[in-house]
Amino acid sequence: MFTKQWFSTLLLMVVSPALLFAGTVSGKVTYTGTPAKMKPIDMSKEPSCAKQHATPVTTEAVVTGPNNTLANVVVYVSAGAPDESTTPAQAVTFTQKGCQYLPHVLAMHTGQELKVVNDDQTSHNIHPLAKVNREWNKSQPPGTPPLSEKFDKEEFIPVKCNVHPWMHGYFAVLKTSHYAISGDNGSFTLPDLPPGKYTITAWQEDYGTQTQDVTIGGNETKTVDFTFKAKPY
Ligand SMILES: [Cu+2]
Repeated sequence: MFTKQWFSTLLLMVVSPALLFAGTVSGKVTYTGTPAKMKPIDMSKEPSCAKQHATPVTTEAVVTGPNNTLANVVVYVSAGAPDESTTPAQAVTFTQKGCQYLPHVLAMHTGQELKVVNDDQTSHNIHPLAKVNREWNKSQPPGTPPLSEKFDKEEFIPVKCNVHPWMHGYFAVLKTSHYAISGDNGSFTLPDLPPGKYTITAWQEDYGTQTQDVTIGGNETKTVDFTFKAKPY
C-alpha cells in the first residue's frame, strides 16, 4: 500500500534528487555590549489601536532575547544561492495590526508577490522608502482588500506609515529564498542547500551586515554563528 507520505517521498526523489544530498546551515545571532533600550510607544492618538495592547508596545529596532541573543536578524545566502532566477509563486504577507507591522522585518524574493493587509479599524498609508526599487506609498482604509505589490531588485527597504509616525518596519528583498529571520532565541536555520560554497550574510537594521563563507558537502549541517557589536546609547 502506498501511503501519502510514501508518495511524497517518491515525488521528492523524482523531482529534486539534489535535495536528497542537501545540507543545512544553522546558527545563532548574538550581541556584545549594551543595546539601546527600546522606547515605549504612545498610541493615544489612535485609540482603536491603543486598546489592542494590554501593555504599551515598544520600538523594535533591536529585539533581544535571553543570553544576549538577537531576534529579527535576516540571515541569507548572499552568494552561491541556487535559486536566484526562481521567483516563488506564493505571496508573502505584511500585516498592519494594532498600528504595528507584523512581522517587523519581512523577507521576500525579488519579484515575489507582497500582500499588504490592513487588519485595523483605521486607515494606514504604507510607505516603503525604496531607493534602488521604485518608491511608492499607498493609502489603505479599513476593510479594504490586501494591496498587491512586488520589488524587482535586491534591497533592504525601511517601511513607514504616513499616518502613524511610530510605525516602522523593513522589507528585505533578496535574490534567494534561502533566508531566515532569527527568532526570539537568536537561532536560524537555512535548509535545502545543495553541496557548494556559499556566502552567508546576517543583517540587523541598526547594526549593519556581517558575512561568512561556508562550504556544504552532501547531507550535513554546518554551524555559522554571528555576533554583532551593540551600538551604545
Ligand atoms: Cu498607520
